Amino acid sequence: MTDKLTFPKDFIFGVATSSYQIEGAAFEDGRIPSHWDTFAHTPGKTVQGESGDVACDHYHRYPDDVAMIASLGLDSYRFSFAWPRILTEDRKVNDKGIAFYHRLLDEMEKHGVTPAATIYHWDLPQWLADRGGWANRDSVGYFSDFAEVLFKHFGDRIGTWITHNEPWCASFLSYGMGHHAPGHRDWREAVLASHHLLLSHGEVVKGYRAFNLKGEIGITLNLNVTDPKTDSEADIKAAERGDGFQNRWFLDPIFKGRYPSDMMDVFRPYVQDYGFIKPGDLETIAVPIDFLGVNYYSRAVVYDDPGDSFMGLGNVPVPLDRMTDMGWEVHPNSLYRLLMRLNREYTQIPLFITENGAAYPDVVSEDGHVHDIDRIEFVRSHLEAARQAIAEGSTLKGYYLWSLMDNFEWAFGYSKRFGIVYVDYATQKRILKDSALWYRDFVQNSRV
Ligand code: PNW
Repeated sequence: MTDKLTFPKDFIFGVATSSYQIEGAAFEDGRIPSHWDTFAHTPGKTVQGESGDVACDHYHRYPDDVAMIASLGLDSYRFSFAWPRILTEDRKVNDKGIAFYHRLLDEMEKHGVTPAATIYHWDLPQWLADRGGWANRDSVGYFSDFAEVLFKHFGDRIGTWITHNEPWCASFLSYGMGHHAPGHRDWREAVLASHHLLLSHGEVVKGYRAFNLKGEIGITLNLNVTDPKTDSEADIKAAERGDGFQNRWFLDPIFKGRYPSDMMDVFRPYVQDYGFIKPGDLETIAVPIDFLGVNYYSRAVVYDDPGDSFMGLGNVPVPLDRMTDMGWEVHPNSLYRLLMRLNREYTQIPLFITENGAAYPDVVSEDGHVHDIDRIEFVRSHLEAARQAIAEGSTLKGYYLWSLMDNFEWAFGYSKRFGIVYVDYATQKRILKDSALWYRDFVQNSRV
């Protein structure tokens, strides 16, 4: 059962979640609405109209959930702070929200689980969404204020800070494609949002430095590898556009202090002009960070499609035998390629895989267990790819599996299960899937 795969002694193994996806208690202890509450409660936006109102009830069950992480022998837990619990609508600190995260951190401390905190994992306060959300430059200042409150209250308890989770999703998927809150389809808004997310990241990194704390701060991007369908020049160009859209639009400003000019051309018809990029913005975005978080799920294979009016891209269908329940291709070698590319083209700072995992249609079998062999193979093969990258000099320092437990999978509601722990939503009972036991054994035996 246990693999011979080895990792460095100080390599960090963990699991990840996010506030809106697991906490529930959406109306408790002074939590104000977020744009995800609004979106999920708008008919037609999520599968079966499901929302995070209750989710995994983690807000009440956190002691058991943290104990579960500890029982798996994991080093670290990546969670996120719910902005709508921390600050009231008139920007006062909500003591009950602060107290909840102190209790959560107490449990981690008790069990020796090291926290890694995401400041923003998409639950934007609704009052701010009403003012244009991330498309409004004022969001930058509001986000900095929120982060400062966190640094003040939790700065001495948390050594790893992630400013944003996946600005690609928080901007393009949310304001351009409309699949996530606020569900807009406006590419001008989407590009503005991406810039303000990046700018707010830089401001918060600067803010963190001013606190003189001992921890580290970085950002998490969802990155992929985009391959051309053929080696025709048209397809290769198409793959470059796909790469620009998914990866370079975010990596280049952070590590090179400029937006990629080919992508600026692609977006120009939508944004009209780039006057919203003010002098000094790119310097702020490119402020040095301590690590880069990488969320890797899949690769894309694209071809040139002049019929696609947005970016002239067509997607090659994923082979069924390599498809997860999300329709994403299982392609571990692309994780290896991505990690190597990041070090080669962008940075030598430490990398963390802050999310990697897969949805499969799990069922509880008659013996009461969940035999999720596909997920075990997914995780095993991606860890193998990560190990190979390390053997070839990658600065990868840790791996967080998405996710600790099944949870609210955004527009897909509870229909997609990413957990290594099964959640029976009717009873909130947790069942360790076979993958959880496999991960436990793997982590125990894999470090030299
Ligand atoms: C990430 N896409 O989301 C998030 O960080 C998690 O909250 C989420 O549960 C996980 O991946 C699994 O989906 C994504 O459409 C959502 O390309 C959608 C996309 C990518 C990432």
